[in-house]
Amino acid sequence: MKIAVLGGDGFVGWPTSLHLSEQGHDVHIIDNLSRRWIDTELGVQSLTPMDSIQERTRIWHQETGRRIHFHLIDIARDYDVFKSWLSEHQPDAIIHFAEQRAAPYSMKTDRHKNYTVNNNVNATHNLLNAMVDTGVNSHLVHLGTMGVYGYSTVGAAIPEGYLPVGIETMDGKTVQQDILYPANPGSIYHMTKCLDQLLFQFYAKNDGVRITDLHQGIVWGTHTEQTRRHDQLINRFDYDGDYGTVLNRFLIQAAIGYPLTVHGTGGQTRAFIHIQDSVRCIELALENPPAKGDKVKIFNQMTETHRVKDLAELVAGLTDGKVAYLPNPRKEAAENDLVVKNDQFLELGLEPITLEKGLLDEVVEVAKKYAYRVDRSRIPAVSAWTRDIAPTLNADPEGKNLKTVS
Ligand code: NAD
Ligand code: USQ
Repeated sequence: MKIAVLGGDGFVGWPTSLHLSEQGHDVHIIDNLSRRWIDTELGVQSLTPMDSIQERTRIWHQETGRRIHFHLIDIARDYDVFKSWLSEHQPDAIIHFAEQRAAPYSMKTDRHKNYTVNNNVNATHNLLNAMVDTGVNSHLVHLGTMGVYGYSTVGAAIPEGYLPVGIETMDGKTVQQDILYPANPGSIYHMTKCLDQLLFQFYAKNDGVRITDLHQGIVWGTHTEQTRRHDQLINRFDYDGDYGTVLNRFLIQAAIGYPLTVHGTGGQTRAFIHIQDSVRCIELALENPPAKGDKVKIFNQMTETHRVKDLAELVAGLTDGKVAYLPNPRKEAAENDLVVKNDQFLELGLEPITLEKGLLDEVVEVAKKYAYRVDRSRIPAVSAWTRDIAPTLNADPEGKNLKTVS
């Protein structure tokens, strides 16, 4: 297949591009490199030294003989350029990773809120609009988030996208309907993914666009089979307070002897998936497209759930680390349960990689190798969800006086 990977320079997009290229697909990365620019804005860098995208693809060619093409396009802003590209290349599938994906970044200031909404909603709408206008019949696979559901349970498992409901009619009968599970976003970023869902629903219904939406949990790990092949194929690894996600942050904190930064009581339960499984799920989704006219196909792309506090204790136990309980920068439930259905990927043959010591150790080893690149002052999460929360974070913005428990 000819596959366009929008956002293919990112943490999930890069290993996905390598994996699909290895399988013989003709992979075209489209990226505006905004994520690299945001690193500069924030004064941080990936823990791992990432080469330029051109250099990465050159090494891939040197190692495998396969070519991955790169096109510098901003899909949120360069509509005409992107439309011409689509019309010329007519990909069989498009994987859409190209959004601003950090909840804390999206909540930093009014400017960051505007940027996230403008970038993400325009990117998705431009893509759908261009697909319809050019008449390409690509299968669109989008990376959504578990966060569209809002995590909480009412004593029932979260279904894969749709909730069957009975609606009482005026003559007292009950009709059955599948509706999108009620959206309950916890950040501006997560809200943009809820808006994406509506755009998909409309374009699938109105224009018969074939769409798969993958509601993914928190991705952890760094290496995949292909990124291990050569030092210069290494994946991005975010550890800072905005882009670092919880388990990867705990692993790098443990590696450098920094207290593990649990927000609040650590009672938040979240869904997780290893990067290797994330890549595999995308492959499975590509192999099983919906038919023209079908409703949007929604998968829950996660393999296990964990409570933040339990993860901190697990990592501290493995590494002799210390845990610090900090004021929570976010407005989120202090405690929640989370049970999630993921039957569709299991039925398609996914064999989940779950949290195990070997893989946790591998991340700690990577973190130790590149520990000299860590700026400890960038570890604290300082993006406050509300004006009321902000003063509680200002007391120790560089995390120099963290109180720890063993
Ligand atoms: P990332 O920030 O590492 O990568 C996103 C890429 O998209 C970057 O290379 C960026 O430059 C590019 N991009 C952003 N806006 C663009 C635009 N307008 N035009 C062209 N390129 C643009 O993020 P990631 O961690 O790889 O996540 C990829 C997708 O998966 C995101 O949509 C995210 O919401 C979703 N997701 C990620 C996780 C996770 O834990 N990382 C979990 C669930 C879902
Ligand atoms: N947390 C800590 N300590 C930290 C960092 C985070 O306790 O140092 C807590 C947060 O308060 C939150 C939980 O851990 O309760 C998860 O935070 P996160 O930053 O790991 O994940 P989140 O903000 O939800 O975002 C990440 C990705 C996003 C993706 C989402 C999937 O950045 O792109 O959509 O995970 S999900 O969480 O399932 O919605």
